[in-house]
Amino acid sequence: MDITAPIAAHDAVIDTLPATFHWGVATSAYQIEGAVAEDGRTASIWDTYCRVPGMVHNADHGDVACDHYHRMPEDVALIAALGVDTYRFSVAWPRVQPGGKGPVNPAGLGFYDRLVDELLGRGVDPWLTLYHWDLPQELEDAGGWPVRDTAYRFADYSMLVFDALSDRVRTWTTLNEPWCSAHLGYYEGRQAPGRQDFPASINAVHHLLLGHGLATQRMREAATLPTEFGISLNMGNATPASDSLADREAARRYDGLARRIYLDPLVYGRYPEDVLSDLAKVNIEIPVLDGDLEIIAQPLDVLGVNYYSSARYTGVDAEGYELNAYPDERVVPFGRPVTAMDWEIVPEGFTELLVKISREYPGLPMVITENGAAFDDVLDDGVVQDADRIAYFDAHLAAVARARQAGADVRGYFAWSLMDNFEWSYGYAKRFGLIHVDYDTQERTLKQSARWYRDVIRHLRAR
Ligand code: IFM
Repeated sequence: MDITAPIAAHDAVIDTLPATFHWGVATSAYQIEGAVAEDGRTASIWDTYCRVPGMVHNADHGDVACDHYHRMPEDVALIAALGVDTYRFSVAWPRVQPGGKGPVNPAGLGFYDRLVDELLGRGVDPWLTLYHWDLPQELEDAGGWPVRDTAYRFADYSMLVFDALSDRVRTWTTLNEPWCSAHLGYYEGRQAPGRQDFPASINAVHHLLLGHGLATQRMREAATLPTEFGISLNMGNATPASDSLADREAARRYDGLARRIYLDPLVYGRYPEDVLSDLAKVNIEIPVLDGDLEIIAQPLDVLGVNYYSSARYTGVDAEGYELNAYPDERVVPFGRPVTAMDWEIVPEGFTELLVKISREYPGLPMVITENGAAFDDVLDDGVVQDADRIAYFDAHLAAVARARQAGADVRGYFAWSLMDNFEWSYGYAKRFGLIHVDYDTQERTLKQSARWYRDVIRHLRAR
């Protein structure tokens, strides 16, 4: 087949994105690296969680994943071939600081040192995330994120990485999706460490944010070169399913616990009043000590926005009874097409979310640090015809362009993900990649969406 032919047209509004717009692809350590016991790496909560029967689809785990640890130069060549200017990756804490305490592990750190050099050598800027869910198991054994000490451990670890790589890495984000760590990890138990304790999850929220603040403060003080600091939050546009008070309250509660409980302290140094009052009603107090909120509200050079879907919420159950066990609420589907994750495809929710953030938190530069979709791809004769993923990217890039037109300061976009990888509790069953991975042979194959993305970037650069 002719791999140079254009794949599919793109929405004309995408052409309004400026020449300065950043284009990238993203991954995370545990999802791609493998090599979990090499060069001194110790276990993370995900290594443990994957071994708990029934927690991960097919009992999959990240022991080998995409074998990126051994194939890194080849993967960086693929990144460069896509024409992106930036690559977002995360550092595995238990690789760099085994056990989560003590000195740096030079062998583990060496991997990221080589990765950064390889990227720069190919003209791709590294964008580093310090924490994408792989807490060292020893720190979970000591209480995990619900415990205050973990925030200080995170800041110490961050400095080990910063000292080694800040001469070459210009953008540092602390946490990826703290809602997943706190809510899915400690309340719903659908992610590592798999606890189901709502008060503990609220403690985790605060200590994740405190860790962000402590680390950002120390890194910024230590920086000798122009460096940007930020955090990535996953958010959707939560709306009420109807105009009833119960539904409006359900949407408010969801938005409070999933979005504003992070953004308000980060930007304004305070937790939202309505969230505090919801929590007080169930006798939960956020464990704030004097000075914490000032530490959390470090200036943000960039807010990373991870967007996949939006939902509308109702405050009544299927029988019509009010849901009053906080924080319960129920999603009412829009009836839209869904991805392989069963997530509804709602690109206009993306525009609305970005515009809403820009109004509620003015002056906050945003970069889309994740957006993408899993579909049931078929590799046929060396080709993955993923028209559904192309349509998803097209609609969501157009949504970003529309948000910019409406005043949202969005400066870049990372497609999730560079390649198929370990999709957490879904194991390897869900494929988000621009690049197909054959997990038996580790062969990489560019999907049609990768070519489409490359062509869009090329087209916009050529203007
Ligand atoms: O794969 C994940 C990623 O690790 C965090 N954000 C959402 C993605 C898709 O579920």
